[in-house]
Amino acid sequence: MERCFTMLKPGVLRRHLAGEIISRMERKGLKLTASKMMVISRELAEKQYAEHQGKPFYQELVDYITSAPVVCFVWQADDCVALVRKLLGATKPLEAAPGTIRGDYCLHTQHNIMHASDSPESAEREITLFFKPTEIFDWND
Ligand code: FUP
Repeated sequence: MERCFTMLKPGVLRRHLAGEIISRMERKGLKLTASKMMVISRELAEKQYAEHQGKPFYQELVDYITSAPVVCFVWQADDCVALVRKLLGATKPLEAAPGTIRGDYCLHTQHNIMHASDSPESAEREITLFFKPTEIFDWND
């Protein structure tokens, strides 16, 4: 089964929305295999968003996701990455359909509430960056 990494960005805890978003993922049927609250170091944020280095929004993005605790997850399902990206909605809130997480809960691209891996390969890279193997539980669903 495929895995996907997701991260609730700092605004989610500030707005007390964590449970609501986790519920959407669970109700869809995705299996939660790891979760962790943490404050991300700049070094880790720079690794996570390495592909965006040099872009105009990069500095603000790194500042934002290192500004307060985030909550990270590993989900598992068939076609997990595509399913999670569907639930999440488009990067820009103006383009995110109502009913999606970004469509329902955010106004600005730079504060677009949740990160999710964009391919199975980036999922595996991000899971390795954020979790030790002993922190992931492949329990029997
Ligand atoms: P996504 O995979 O949907 O999170 O989108 P990207 O990887 O393209 O962007 C990563 C993050 O950079 C976004 F979540 C928010 C930020 N970003 C901006 O602030 N402005 C942009 O124009 C594009 C992305």
